[in-house]
Amino acid sequence: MSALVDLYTVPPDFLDFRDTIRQIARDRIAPRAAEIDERAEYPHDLRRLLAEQDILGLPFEEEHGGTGTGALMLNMAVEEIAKADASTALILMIQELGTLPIKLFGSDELKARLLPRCASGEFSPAFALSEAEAGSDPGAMRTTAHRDGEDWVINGAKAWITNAGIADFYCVFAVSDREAGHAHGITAFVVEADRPGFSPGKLEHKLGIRASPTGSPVFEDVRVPAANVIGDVGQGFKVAMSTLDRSRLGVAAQALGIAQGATDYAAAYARERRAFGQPISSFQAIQFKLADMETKCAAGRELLYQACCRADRGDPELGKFSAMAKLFCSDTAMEVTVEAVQILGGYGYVRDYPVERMMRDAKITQIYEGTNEIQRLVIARTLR
Ligand code: COS
Repeated sequence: MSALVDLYTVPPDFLDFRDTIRQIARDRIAPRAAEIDERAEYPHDLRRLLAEQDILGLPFEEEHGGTGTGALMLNMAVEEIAKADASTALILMIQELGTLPIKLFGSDELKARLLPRCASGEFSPAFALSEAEAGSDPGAMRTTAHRDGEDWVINGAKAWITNAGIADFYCVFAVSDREAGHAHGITAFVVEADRPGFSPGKLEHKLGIRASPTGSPVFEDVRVPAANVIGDVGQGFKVAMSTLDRSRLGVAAQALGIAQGATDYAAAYARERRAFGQPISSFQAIQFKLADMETKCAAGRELLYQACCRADRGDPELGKFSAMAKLFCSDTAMEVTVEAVQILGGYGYVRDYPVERMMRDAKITQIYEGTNEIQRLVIARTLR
């Protein structure tokens, strides 16, 4: 069992870039958050802004047109954007999630074909693993892929897919050999959105992250060339699991941003709002809530930074630490946003103030990229 004793330092240029992103999030993203939530509208303008500011290049190596700055800088950026708006943070998170299979396992040709266009922001990717009856247990998927000459033909439907209808291509997981079982019978493919037989399917009406489209893409005899296979045939389950080991850091960072954003807002509100002749921040009932909220955010950040540094070092314990960071930060996001609503009282419950949106956005972080029950299972497995 390892202890949390590894020290890390955050390079000064990371802190400078974080401050720049913080400013952009405050000035340009926060003012749009309520409107895009209300209208469930994908913010193309904010996506362009992230691309122009090189923020969409954060998940990528320099050789692919990215910043080459690694997991820690990426997730510092996700936190800053999520403080202002969790849906917009998801744009950056999916730029990572939807390309990780290619980054980790793709051929040089696939990397050269797709990664630079994602780093520049020209292309949006998507990660298509889950199905209506295969979420926590992706090995139970029904989507199939069979070989036909030089091509593969994909049939099936996916569910809960972020960027559905927006993505230029999808990393799709399909059963290519049922006899081999899920560990060795699933293959990952790149499916471009303009392939005949592909349709983005219906979109969900959601509680939170409403400005990010979530859908159920359908594949009817979709033909892709063998060059679109990611990694080896039959290696798809491992591709998916290795991807999630890294991408869960993004969920942790998003959750942390939501939690810190709610804490900062509630603290500022408590200094202004008066009751019984004094600011409510002078009451211990409020002070203790805010102290707990700030402490949980700080603890979550330490765990997240530790996990990010493990990703950047190629540490074999990354999966355990990303699961712990995701678990802790998302539970924190839910607890803290509920308390922020409580501090604002009636104002916390209405849409004129951002904390009810933050509470709705927090919930999904306990569910997606593996429910927190799955995270506990992943962590517990390492303790045997
Ligand atoms: N990295 C690389 N390989 C992994 C891995 C990981 N983190 N976890 C498992 N594998 C490999 C195993 O080594 C095994 O390969 P071999 O047979 O060659 O040894 C194979 O994958 C199957 O492993 P296992 O039998 O442990 O898989 P399970 O079906 O029991 O997996 C969990 C169980 C819960 C870990 C998995 O189903 C999971 O993570 N579920 C959650 C999925 C999820 O996050 N869904 C959300 C969708 S994305 S929004």
